[in-house]
Amino acid sequence: MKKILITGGLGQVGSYLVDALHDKAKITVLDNFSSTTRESVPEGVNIIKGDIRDRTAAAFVKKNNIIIHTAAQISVTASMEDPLFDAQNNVFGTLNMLEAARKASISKFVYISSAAVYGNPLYIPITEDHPQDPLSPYGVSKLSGEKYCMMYHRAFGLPTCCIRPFNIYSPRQNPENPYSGVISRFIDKAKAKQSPVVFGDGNQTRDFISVHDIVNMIILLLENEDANGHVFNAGTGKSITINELANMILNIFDADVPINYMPERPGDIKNSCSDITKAKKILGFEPKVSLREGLLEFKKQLA
Ligand code: UD2
Repeated sequence: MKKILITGGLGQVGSYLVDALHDKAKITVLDNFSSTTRESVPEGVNIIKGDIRDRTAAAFVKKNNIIIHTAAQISVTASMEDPLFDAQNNVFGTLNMLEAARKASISKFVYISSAAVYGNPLYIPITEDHPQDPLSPYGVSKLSGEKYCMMYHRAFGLPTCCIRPFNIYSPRQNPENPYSGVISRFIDKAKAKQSPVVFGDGNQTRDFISVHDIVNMIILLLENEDANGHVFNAGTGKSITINELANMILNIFDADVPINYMPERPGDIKNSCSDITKAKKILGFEPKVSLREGLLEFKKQLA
């Protein structure tokens, strides 16, 4: 049985990975417990409270065959407030994990980057070779992590691959967190029959991808050697306006309330949509969860 270390295994992506992989591999989670909505983990999963920046974390890396590195400082806003903290986690923390992996015998290192590396899109849909000019320290630190991963592949032969998720959603995103995504915020309001707040005119677009499709893509990466040394967009290839999203959520949650329009959020990009041709071609990736199905999952969890 393969041994997989999932850093950030209590977080949004990590916790769903644990659920999907725990009966196929021996899973160890390395997490600092800084942000989790998880109450329990499946039996047999080994949980280590630790920090990816800590050099002693290397000891856990070498006991595994596969590393899925999801632990990170995940907030764009927080990165603007404290760029050093962001870089310590996302740059040094990633480098610390890579360096430990280089010294161990690792058959795959998967890194979770972000569509934030692109900055303001020059064209839509965005391909992986679109210029990367991040607008935030978070975008820079994620890009830097990617560059280290690719360099470790070229220079040391470490089998690394990276994904750039667009807007991930899942019921495990905490709506009370000021940095959480628009879907959990809208659902939180709709459940309380309150108006969702739309920043700007609501005509901005986003490519929302279910965490289950992100997990599927990562599993495809684990099985595919041709993916090594590559970066893949992780989106659905489709986008929707924030107005359409708000109306869809109000409708699903039977909330007959008007939308509350507020001024545009500074630094917001207008449109975003992924081109996933590369992931389709190399990984055979196909997103399976429609936005409506994904939103209904939130409703099911409340029932
Ligand atoms: C996403 C990622 C971020 C980074 C960025 C790169 C999430 C949660 N964030 O930021 O980490 O990768 O993409 O471009 O996935 N909005 C409202 N009302 C609300 C909250 C948001 O109208 O209550 C709007 C917001 O102004 C924006 C859109 O919804 O136009 C999406 O906002 P978001 O915070 O979910 O994600 P985004 O795309 O800014």
